[in-house]
Amino acid sequence: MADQQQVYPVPDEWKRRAKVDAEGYETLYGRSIADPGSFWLEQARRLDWIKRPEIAGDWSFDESDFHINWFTDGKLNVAANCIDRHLASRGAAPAIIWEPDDPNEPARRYAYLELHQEVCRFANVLKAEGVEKGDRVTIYMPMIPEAAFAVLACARIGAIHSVVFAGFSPEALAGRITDCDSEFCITADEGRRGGKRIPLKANVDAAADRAPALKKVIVVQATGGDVAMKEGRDVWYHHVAESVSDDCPAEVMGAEDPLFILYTSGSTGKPKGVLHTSGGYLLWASLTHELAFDYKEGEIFWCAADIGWITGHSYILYGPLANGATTVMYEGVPNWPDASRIWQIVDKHQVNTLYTAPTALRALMAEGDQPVKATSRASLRLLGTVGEPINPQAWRWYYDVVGDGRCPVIDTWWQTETGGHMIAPLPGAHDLKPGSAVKPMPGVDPQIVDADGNVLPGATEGNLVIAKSWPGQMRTVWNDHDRFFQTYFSTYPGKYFTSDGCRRDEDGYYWITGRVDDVINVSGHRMGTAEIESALVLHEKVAEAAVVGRPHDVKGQGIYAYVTLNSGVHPSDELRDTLKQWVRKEIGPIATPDALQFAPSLPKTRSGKIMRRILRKIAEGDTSSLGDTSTLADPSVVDHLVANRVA
Ligand code: 6R9
Repeated sequence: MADQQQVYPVPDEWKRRAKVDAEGYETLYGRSIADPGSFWLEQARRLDWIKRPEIAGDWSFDESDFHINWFTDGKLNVAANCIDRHLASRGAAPAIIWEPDDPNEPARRYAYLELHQEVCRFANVLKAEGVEKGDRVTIYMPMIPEAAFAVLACARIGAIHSVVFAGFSPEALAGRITDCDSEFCITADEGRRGGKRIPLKANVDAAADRAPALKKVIVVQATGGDVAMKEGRDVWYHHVAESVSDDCPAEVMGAEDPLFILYTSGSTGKPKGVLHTSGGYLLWASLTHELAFDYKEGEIFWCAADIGWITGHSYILYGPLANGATTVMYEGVPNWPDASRIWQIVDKHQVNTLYTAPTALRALMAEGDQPVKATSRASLRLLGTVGEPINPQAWRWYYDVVGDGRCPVIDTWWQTETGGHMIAPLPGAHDLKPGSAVKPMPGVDPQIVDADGNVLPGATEGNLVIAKSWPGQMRTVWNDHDRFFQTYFSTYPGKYFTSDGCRRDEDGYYWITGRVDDVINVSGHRMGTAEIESALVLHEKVAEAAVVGRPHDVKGQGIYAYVTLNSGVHPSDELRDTLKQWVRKEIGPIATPDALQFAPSLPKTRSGKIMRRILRKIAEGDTSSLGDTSTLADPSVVDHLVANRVA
């Protein structure tokens, strides 16, 4: 509790220079809620429209009339907003600074003019290979500039990109290609991370065997590594690029035309294809980037995420580029070649704002202060975090050690589904409390409800819902509009349910307490326990599996799997390793269980439901308070599990 009462006022000097102060926030927020129509039409002016919209939000969360549209009558092109409109005023300014994995290799810089050429050329390559408006294009790329060009090239010609994180396995990639019926895939020969190489093209080859929809693979040469090319299906990007022009007109798109699909995990079933559209999404990415990061012309902005996640979409690419910022893109990992790398990059590129995940901070914090103190970091002005709740200890380390007590730390809460920040401090407007995401962004109407949906006023705790639509909201689950409604709007009718728990304190500050569904958060990566369970039961020796999260010092949560083997199969350490590797192969390294316990049977209710509450407690080692086990079909199961718990 002491932690939660500690307030860090933003220094006066900092506030004076900020774009929005406390009064400014109140005015902005008040208008956004009282008169959303005119507020959003005015905000829409921050984009460059081919046809300016006259309608703002047109939506209903009610089942009988369910629809979500923003700026429907507007026309624009997202890539032209991120590039072309900056050419006259800042064509020579750097758009992207790329830092390679290996610090001894040169960084690359692309001015807006160069970005324009690269994206146009990429767009013409896509066209030459048959990509048309509305086609789905899977992008499975390392963190190299060509990944950014590919994404923006899709936006330029109106193709729908689906970026798949390069750490996902061929199986996971194939599932995503098939779900959205994507005929095109852009990849690279290999990726590089922390000095290691990742066989991306070989992974695509393996995925293609299970993804019959795939017709064409465009391969960017990144490392020069040896890869097999399949005649008629695979082409080298640089071969096709030789014969195309570096000018490509931007397609005229409706504001509600799809921009991208991004797969994310839910509490049940396969990952969902979250669909974002053009106008509302870009407006949201651009507005939140400017407000939360107090972005000012000429600043260097570094979001140290991967473009395979929504954070990379909104805050490496779309938000900063829409605002004409210089965005840093880093190929590697935070702690390679050593624990000082992030801070060296900050100094090297004179980064003003750094945005990263609590898990990275906890890992670096464990290396002590020296690797940080060995660098200057004088260019830093603002620090941000995203992806999971930040523990106050990590927050203070970020503030005191990394920021030398000079830079506000903003904790930003949002989701793949929300497109951009939903609850986050505006650093010039709000004093900070370590661990709190502070206040809603303009237009965001958060409510805390109890299990029955009653709205709880004042200082309280419960489930977080959002009562009004906002422009950056996802529009559907690809190919499954019913699942969209059921997942987000059926639990609390008329409201968007976030699946996060939340507390509001006496000052009206919001504190996200974590997921209330079966989604776990491992190193800031969101994962459905059901997905890991499905992967485990695919193995021929496994009869049943139940997966829960348990607290982990660095990762936030670790993965704990309970596995029941088929009869006649005997548990062994070797089989345990095999099964962990199996999950790694099925989904990817981020899904590898930290602990795997063999369980002759799982605790179930008489109606056959697995009692996850009990499994969570056992995994945590909290076995003294297992609660009421009398409803179990066979209470003795629990004793066996407790006795054989994996520490
Ligand atoms: C942007 C992103 C979304 C889930 C979300 C919540 C957790 C994200 C957070 C946070 C506490 C924060 N989350 N930011 N929890 N404080 N600042 O991470 O999207 O990958 O879809 O994850 O992450 O549980 O529901 P996504």
